[in-house]
This record gives sequence, structure tokens and C-alpha cells, in this order.
Amino acid sequence: MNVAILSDIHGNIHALNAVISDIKSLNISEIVFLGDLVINGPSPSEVFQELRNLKPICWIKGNTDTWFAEINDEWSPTTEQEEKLYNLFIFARNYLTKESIEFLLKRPEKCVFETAGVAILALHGSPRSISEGIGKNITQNELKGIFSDIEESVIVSGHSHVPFIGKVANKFIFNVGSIGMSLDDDNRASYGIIKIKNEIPECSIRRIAYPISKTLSIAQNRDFPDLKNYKKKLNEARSSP
Ligand SMILES: [Mn+2]
Repeated sequence: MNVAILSDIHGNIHALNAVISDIKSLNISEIVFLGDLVINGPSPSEVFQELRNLKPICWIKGNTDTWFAEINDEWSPTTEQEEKLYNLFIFARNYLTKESIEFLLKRPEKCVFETAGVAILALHGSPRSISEGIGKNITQNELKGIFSDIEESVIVSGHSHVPFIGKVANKFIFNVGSIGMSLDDDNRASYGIIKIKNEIPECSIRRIAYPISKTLSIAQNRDFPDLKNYKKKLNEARSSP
């Protein structure tokens, strides 16, 4: 039983399609999605449709998915940063139906699934926050605290856009990175595969090259906000700003 763990697609259909082709070439039985689907990329409706077709056994919300509940018509940006996020939000909203947005908002914030008898906890960020990415910036001691109340022995997460595989107090922690916008100096899409062998999970990261220029040309045709910055992010996948 191999499970593919997908996260942080961020409206990038070419990255998602490349990952789907890779999944089809492997012996994958189930798909899990960890959130951040439509905002911050030029193809919100396409990625929504594609992901629905994949029928994930587990599909949770990310912090940018919750913007659809947090931002309403009375809200207006007050800082330059808020203005940027607001433009990304409006762009995505313009490409989605009301039904799709309602569907996204109905996703849970976490989910437990089982594969080969092993229970796995799926989160977008960390057990204490949807917006906290788990990675090597967190000390082993801190990780122990963060995961101390968790029963499951395997935890999968995303959010940071930087893949990470760690182990703390007999728990396997697996951040699968981002499909649509890697930020670890490697501009390929990133996703994870979990294989259970004799009840021991084997976690691996797949890195998949995709035609970035095609994603950028859709962005240009659709007048995607702050295109120059988006282009730089996709191409350079810079780990620091
Ligand atoms: Mn996120």
C-alpha cells in the first residue's frame, strides 16, 4: 500500500499535472491532500477540478483556504502586505463557483487515515497551528512538546513549502513540501509517498520538474497580481526572501 501525500498546490495546474503523471507511473493506491489549493496561482478552477477527480481519501484545509471564510466584502486591506494577499484572494475567487468555495470551506482542519494498519494524522501546519510549518528550524525538544499529545505514530504536514523528514519520540514526522510553489532552492514540485513495511513507515520525497514557463504564461494571460514577483518565486524557489 503506497499513499501519495500532496500539499500546497496553490493554483499551479502544470505542477499538479506533472505530479499526477508521476503518481500514475507508480504503484499508488490512495491520495491525501493537505490544503492550500487555489490561492496564489493562476489556475484556481483547474486545480480544484483535477483534485476532485483524484478523489483523495483525506482532503483538509490550509490557511489560505480559510481566507474564504475570513475575508468578506466589508473587510478591506490596511497595509501593503494585506493588499497583496487581498489581490490574490480576489483573483482566486473570480475563477471559482460559489459551490467550489463552499466545498473548500467544508473540508476539515485535520484527518486521520489508516494504511496497512497504521494510523496517520494529516495536518496542514502543526498540531498547534494551521500556519506553523514543521521543519529543521524547530529543535528536537520543541518538536517533542508540539507532538506530545498526538496518539498517531505518523504525522504528515505541509505549509512551509520545504520538505522535511524527521523522527521524534518514536513518531515519524513528514512534511511533504509544496507542489505549486517550492521554497527550498529547488524549483521542482514536491510531494511525498508513504509505504508501510511490517508496520514501519517509509517516507520519501519525490521532486518533479514541470513547465514553469507554461504556468507563467497563463498567469500573464490572466493578469495575475504581482506577476514579476510570482515569476521570481517559481523560478528561484528561494528559501529566504
Ligand atoms: Mn499554507
